Amino acid sequence: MGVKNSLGYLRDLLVDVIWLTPIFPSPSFHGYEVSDYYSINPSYGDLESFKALIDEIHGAGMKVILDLPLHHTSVQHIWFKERKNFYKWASEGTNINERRSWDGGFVWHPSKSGYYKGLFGPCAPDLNFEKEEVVSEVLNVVRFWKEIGVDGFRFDAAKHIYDDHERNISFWKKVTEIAGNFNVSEVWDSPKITDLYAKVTGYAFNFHLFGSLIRSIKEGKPDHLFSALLDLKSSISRYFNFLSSHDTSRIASQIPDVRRRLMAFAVIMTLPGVPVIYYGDELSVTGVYDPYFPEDVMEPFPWYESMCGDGQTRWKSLRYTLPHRGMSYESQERKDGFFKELKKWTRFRSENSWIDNSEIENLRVEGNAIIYNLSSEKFLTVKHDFEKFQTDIM
Ligand code: ACG
Repeated sequence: MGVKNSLGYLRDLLVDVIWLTPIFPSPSFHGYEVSDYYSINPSYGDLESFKALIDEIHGAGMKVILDLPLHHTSVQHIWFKERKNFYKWASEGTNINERRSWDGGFVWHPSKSGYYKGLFGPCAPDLNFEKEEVVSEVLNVVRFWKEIGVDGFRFDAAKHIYDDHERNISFWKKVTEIAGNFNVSEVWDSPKITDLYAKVTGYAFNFHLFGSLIRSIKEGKPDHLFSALLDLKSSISRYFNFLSSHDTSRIASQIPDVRRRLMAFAVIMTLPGVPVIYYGDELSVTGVYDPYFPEDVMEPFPWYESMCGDGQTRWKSLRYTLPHRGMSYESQERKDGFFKELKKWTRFRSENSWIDNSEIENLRVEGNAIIYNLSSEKFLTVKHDFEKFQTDIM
């Protein structure tokens, strides 16, 4: 079912911002290699239908964030075919055996014209931001979508534009002069680094909280979450707090126990910043991240038990979202359980939207529980108990 037909469902869940993963034409199923920044992947619609969708989203009181992978393009982008100098080419002295720091993947790739750099693989050549022309082209892209009416952007691979953070920050400053301040940067790094980007782009994804919270819940000990909250205390209102994404295992696979998982959601619903639900996590959809099969964590949203019917996306054999396993919307809307309990938390957050910009005060551990106050125009005390796996609001 397209986004348009899902708006009622999203409203009912009290979602107020929609993050669309890349919607541009792309040869890859996930869309992170863009072949044209100025149009819409024809399987989703066209520019006219997108403009109409934005109006509808705004009319329903929601905002839309567009995922924008600017660091690289697809090899099928016309720039890679016709403007070779927009990319990074090996010269004498380049170490073409250079490896990616986090998983050892090759970074330089051979072609008829020589070796080119592609941090995310041979299908995704890196743009060369040393060229002023490249910078001005990507600024045009940002301007174009802002004028179309999107509220903000997710800046993919934000720390990789240049090789140093300082230059990246200056670049994102230029971008946000056009994009405004409701953007989220994707910087998978320590909080010290992530925070630099959050200050400029508006928000950043909270990788530090994500890792620490899951560890604490799995181990049944508050320590990791407590120390992450201490690290983040002064800046946490600038974060998108999430529990899974298209780059990680789904939270229902990481934390199968319903009580524990509900508390993980209760934590992000009771922290300043923006709580994020990765589509399908509200229905307990499972999926284990495998870099060679990332589709496993991006399976179609299960509207129906049969996984077929009006509006149901069908795309390949499914590994996780199997028919008749009780994880579809059709089945979950009818019964008590995780989905209904999670909706109580989205209602709580929606009725207390002041928490977005609140301060964490008096953060402490008592026994096996984390306790803190949230304060801004209102005040409340939150207790997360890591023995009973229960969150209380006082
Ligand atoms: C984004 C998207 C992702 C997309 C691309 C490329 C980028 O979300 O879906 O790939 O468009 C790195 C990059 C991120 C990138 C991920 C996948 N994500 O920085 O921008 O890879 C370490 C590194 C990180 C690294 C991470 C990956 O530092 O840079 O992310 O590992 O696991 C602590 C440390 C922290 C460390 C973590 C994890 O937190 O502080 O430094 O992070 O532990 O160890 C898509 C597809 C790809 C395709 C590409 C073209 O998914 O398959 O190739 O597009």
